Amino acid sequence: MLRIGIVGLSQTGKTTLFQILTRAHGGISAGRQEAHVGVVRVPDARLDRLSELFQPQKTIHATIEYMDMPGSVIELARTGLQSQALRELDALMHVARAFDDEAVPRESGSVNPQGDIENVELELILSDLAVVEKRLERLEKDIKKQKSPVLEKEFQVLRVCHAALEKQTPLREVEFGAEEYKVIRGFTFLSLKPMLYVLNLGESDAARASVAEQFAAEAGLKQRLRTAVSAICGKVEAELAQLSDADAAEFLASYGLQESATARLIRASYRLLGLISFFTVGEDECRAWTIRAGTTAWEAAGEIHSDIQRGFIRAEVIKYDDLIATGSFAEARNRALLRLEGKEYVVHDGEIVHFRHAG
Ligand SMILES: Nc1nc2c(ncn2[C@@H]2O[C@H](COP(=O)(O)OP(=O)(O)OP(=O)(O)O)[C@@H](O)[C@H]2O)c(=O)[nH]1
Ligand SMILES: [Mg+2]
Repeated sequence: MLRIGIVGLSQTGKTTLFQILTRAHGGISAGRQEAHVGVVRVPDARLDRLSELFQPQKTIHATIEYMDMPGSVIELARTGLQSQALRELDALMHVARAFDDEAVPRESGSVNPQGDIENVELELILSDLAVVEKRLERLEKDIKKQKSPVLEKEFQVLRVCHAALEKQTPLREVEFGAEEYKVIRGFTFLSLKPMLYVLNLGESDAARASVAEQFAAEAGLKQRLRTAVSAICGKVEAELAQLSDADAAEFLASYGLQESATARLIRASYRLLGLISFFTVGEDECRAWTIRAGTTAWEAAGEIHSDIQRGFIRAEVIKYDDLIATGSFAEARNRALLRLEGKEYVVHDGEIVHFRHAG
């Protein structure tokens, strides 16, 4: 499952955002190292439509796990145990405060989301730099003792990391080859993680939440590689999460918004991480699966079960629109819209896949 950490300076609205994300879709939460963990169902109208068509016993949405990291991420990055929790995440959602409220104390002087983002970025870079320097020291000693191509490769890759970090470039902006990437993956560097910036806007800016990128540009937020920008108004959304669907729609409209933050943020996370969904359908279960764009049919089979991957024969594939238009697999087959694909086939977003497998 995809795991995203909600981080930021203190009192920026992280817990507010966590509650919005989890409560809105019936998420659960439980304490873990003082951080809250909640599982959120990924809303997907296509899956809902497929369920109407197949009337399965169960409908299973894709899920994302959100972790609300308490307090300041700057403190977290500096302390061992918590920094380990950060390192295990797939991506970070950085809540930057763009709302002004005398009643809520600020960690850093005035309201300055750009400045806060730069401060946090620097902290992640310094944390990685410490890891790299320690490892390089160790490697230097070991390489002197015995010649090892593996260690020399690691040394060379970490030198590249070191050079980037020293220039205050986060590692996510460095282009690594597949081999190099294999070397650095184990270090779980913080500045390598994809980052979704979430501006927490004041109530008067709430209507602009859906045009976050524009707002960000005006606020001087630079578009950087493997980052994305979205926005919410914590106060408005927190009220929204308490309402029934009908009341929520009216409430949103009164702020000039069309949808809740949850849907928008999840979409932004998927885009940032290059994720797509495919579906499996049947009378017992209709289910959405999350994969990286570029995943092959064989790899996708492995997401479901190692037995299905091992016994892979063919994948029967149909586009979502084609299945909805024909209404059944039988009719789709008649019209030659159902394709048989092999292991190397690259699965596309929205495709319904049935794996034929042995055993
Ligand atoms: N005016 C206003 N207040 C907000 C908004 N979002 C959150 N707050 C308030 O800001 C305070 C801090 O919010 P939290 O969500 O607890 O912030 P946090 O980042 O989790 O705080 P720590 O975990 O202590 O660092 C609370 O009193 C919230 O009600 C907003 O959009 N507008
Ligand atoms: Mg909190």
